[in-house]
Amino acid sequence: MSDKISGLTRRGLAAGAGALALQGCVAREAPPRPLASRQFPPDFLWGVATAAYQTEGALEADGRGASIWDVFAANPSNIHDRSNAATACDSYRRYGEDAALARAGGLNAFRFSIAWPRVQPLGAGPANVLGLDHYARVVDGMLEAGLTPFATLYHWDLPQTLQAAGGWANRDTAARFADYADIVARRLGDRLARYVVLNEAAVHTVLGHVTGLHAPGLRDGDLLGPVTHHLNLAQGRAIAALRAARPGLVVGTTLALMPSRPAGGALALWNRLPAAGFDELWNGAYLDPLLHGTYPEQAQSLVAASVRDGDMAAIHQGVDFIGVNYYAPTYMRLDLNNPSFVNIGAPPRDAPKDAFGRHIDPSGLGEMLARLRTRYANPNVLITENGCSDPFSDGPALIEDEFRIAYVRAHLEAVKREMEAGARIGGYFHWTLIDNWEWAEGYRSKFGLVAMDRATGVRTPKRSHQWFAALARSGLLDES
Ligand code: IFM
Repeated sequence: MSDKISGLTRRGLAAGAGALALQGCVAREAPPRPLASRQFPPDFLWGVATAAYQTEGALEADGRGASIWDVFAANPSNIHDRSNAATACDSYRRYGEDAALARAGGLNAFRFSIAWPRVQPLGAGPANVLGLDHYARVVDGMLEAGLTPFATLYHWDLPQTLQAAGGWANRDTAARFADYADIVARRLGDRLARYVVLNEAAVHTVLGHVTGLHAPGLRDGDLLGPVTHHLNLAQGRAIAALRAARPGLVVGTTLALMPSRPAGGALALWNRLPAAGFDELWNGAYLDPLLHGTYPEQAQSLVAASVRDGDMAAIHQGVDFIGVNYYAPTYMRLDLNNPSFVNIGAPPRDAPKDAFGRHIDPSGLGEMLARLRTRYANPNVLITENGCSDPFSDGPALIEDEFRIAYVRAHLEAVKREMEAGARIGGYFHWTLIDNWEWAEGYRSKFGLVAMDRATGVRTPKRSHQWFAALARSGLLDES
């Protein structure tokens, strides 16, 4: 995330005063409770999560249409190492190898994403049979390998033709998305029963439309409200379309849940309002409409012009699970020089960071899981992403990645602690299987359990792959 949330509006911050009243002070960390047991239940899902654009390559294959990421990455200055995803992990061709690696890693589940531009190259109209057949083979390969497939319908790769018509700022895109969901369910629903509708709508909204760090590369704070609402609406309509096409599907969505804390600690009173306001926009603006049928106060003025009669009912869908993607808390501060008066602040001085610069803090995962349990009626939850980056480098990955093992262990302790408090958490998907194309970071950021030689595509399991396999097979979390 950029240093500046320059697109948040004054309106938004003003509304944040109400959010502060609602939220009160940010919870202070208590020392973690000791675990009663380190044993996870036998039916717990152990998986990896991947995304089409980050892994598939083969951008021209089988009639695929262009996506917003093709256009964004075509400008090398948008990507840190000036790379693109033309090859990525070559998983469009090597998907069988990927499933075998997951299976060898002891896993029983695999979250991948379907590329909308492969299914509807122009984002509307008839389905591309070749694209759908490809995903039928991918799913069959997973099933044969003993992996339960979870398909994300939208992991940020909007067909470029829809972007040309306004993208997520255009309400019509929500209707197009529901059509696409219907096509997928009808063709694949006989073998693919589990769906994640959207990936991290908050990240896509803010980084894609406000800070411009991701595709479509827009920098317009006025898009915050419409894009948020249209993504929520698209999600609601797609959930309904999936269920109408095939009753009995298991349907959820993922959110990038991230506690927003005041920079400078409890004594920096002036940072509490920005932190609480940002929390409402980042977490509440997606959780509340889905699970409560309303926008939080902070978001209401932003979305008001986009909301039409019936929308909130369409968005307020019962989901079979909430997917939690968790990496780090954020620390917010007052910034009178920024149009929104809000900016990203520094984490506590002694906070450890991963190579991505993300603050390593499993307590943030516990905090968000506890929030789901207590404020949102304890839904079924899957941890649909969690992981950390190797130190940035264009060189080979670190095969002896003890830091990753320690990271995952600590986050799983937070998960287990919440399960012992009553949270209904059914699985953990590690981000990710193979080092891949990390969006604007290109290839220098490596999140995989498996390294990949970019010249040959050869995959080499890291030490964490072996560790995760032992954990997935036994369900027993070791101690450091
Ligand atoms: O690579 C991304 C993924 O696409 C979405 N969640 C965070 C991951 C790591 O940054």
